[in-house]
Amino acid sequence: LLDISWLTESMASGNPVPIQDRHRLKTGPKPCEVTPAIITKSYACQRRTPLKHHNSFLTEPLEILAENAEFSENEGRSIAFRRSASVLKALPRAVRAMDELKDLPCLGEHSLRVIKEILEDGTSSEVESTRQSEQFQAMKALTGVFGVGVRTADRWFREGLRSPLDLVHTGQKLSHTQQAGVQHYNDLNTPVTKKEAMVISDIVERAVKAVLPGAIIILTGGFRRGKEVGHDVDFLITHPEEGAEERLMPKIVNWLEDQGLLLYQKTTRNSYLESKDGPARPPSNMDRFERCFSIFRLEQTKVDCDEHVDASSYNSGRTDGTEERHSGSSWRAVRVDLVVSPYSQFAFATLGWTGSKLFERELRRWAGQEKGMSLSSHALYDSKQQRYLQANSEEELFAHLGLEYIPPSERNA
Ligand code: DCT
Ligand code: MG
Repeated sequence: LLDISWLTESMASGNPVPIQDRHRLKTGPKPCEVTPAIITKSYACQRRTPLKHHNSFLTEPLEILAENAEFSENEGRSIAFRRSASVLKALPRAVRAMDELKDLPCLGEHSLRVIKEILEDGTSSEVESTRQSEQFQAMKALTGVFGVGVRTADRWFREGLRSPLDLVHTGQKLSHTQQAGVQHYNDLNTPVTKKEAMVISDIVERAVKAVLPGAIIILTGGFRRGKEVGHDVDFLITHPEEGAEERLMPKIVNWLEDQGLLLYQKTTRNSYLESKDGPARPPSNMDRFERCFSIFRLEQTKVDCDEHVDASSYNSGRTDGTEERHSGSSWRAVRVDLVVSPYSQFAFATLGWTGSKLFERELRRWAGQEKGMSLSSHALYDSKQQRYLQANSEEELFAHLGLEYIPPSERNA
């Protein structure tokens, strides 16, 4: 019998349930207690969170603290700040006084202190000192290298390294991915515009249709949620005939390579049938779809020049010495993620890959804590009924979860 226990591991889209949340799955108490007078629901997946909101003056500082907590691998703290920020994003107007917050969920003591300071003084001293700290800036610069995670960046920081240029100068041993990350550092830290994403969509569409006619390709991630810019372009690919999608990625990659469109690619095979021949592989933080992490070479002539975004305010870690792309360059590097899903899992994969990251996390938390279900980018398991629930659309999935349908443009939690 096929062991599909991994389907219930709650690991949609590379973000497993953290240990402390797993504990809560068993013990039950809700981290965000709700008063009856609540005007905002406790879980982000119960709320409509538009892209443009009224409280960036509060959410950006809170997200600096969240990011800083991630740099010190303090996940609980990071999530607490992200949940606070997310509640404020859903409010219909700008917060002006502390008493407007009294019935809102998820606002912990620390977040409230920061908000109070900003409302009173215009800035938070903790946020400003974090922003200016050498450690924060170095961690941002080093984790800004494609292929570098928090652990590696932290080790390098403790060894005295501060920027991608330091990696080159000190001759650090870099993986193939990290080498590409350093080489294209400036481009990959320059936001991808919607216009650029559309040009990439056309290319991906041509590649996929050329190797598998009838395939379905959708743009996922931030661009599906209506973002104007992103750090990458995410695609999900399937075919209505189950099985036709098998081993599709190498064919797509070959087609792209033949056209000279790829600067880097790393394909991982799907592993959802792997357990047939033995124990399931150890839990990893990835979902199990066939996936390609890539860097596209995007010709500028295909994109209107006036669409370019000034990146100077976007990345703090920008450094000379990595490959410099001069304004006259005919191309730029763009990160592109391709994911292939069987048709039967397409609704789950679409929901899991649309994000935002917090929205996904909250969906899984809702499923586990409120519904006794386990959601991943592959499946939804109902523990009470002891069976997997089928779904052909995101709408059906929200219905299974007992949630009002939230369109992608309002999943910007
Ligand atoms: N995802 C997730 N958990 C993760 C990583 C990703 O749930 N740890 C899902 C949600 C979004 C989607 O995959 C694509 O991921 P990103 O490209 O990292 O996010 P994005 O929302 O597209 O943001 P950006 O605009 O910066 O690319
Ligand atoms: Mg993305």
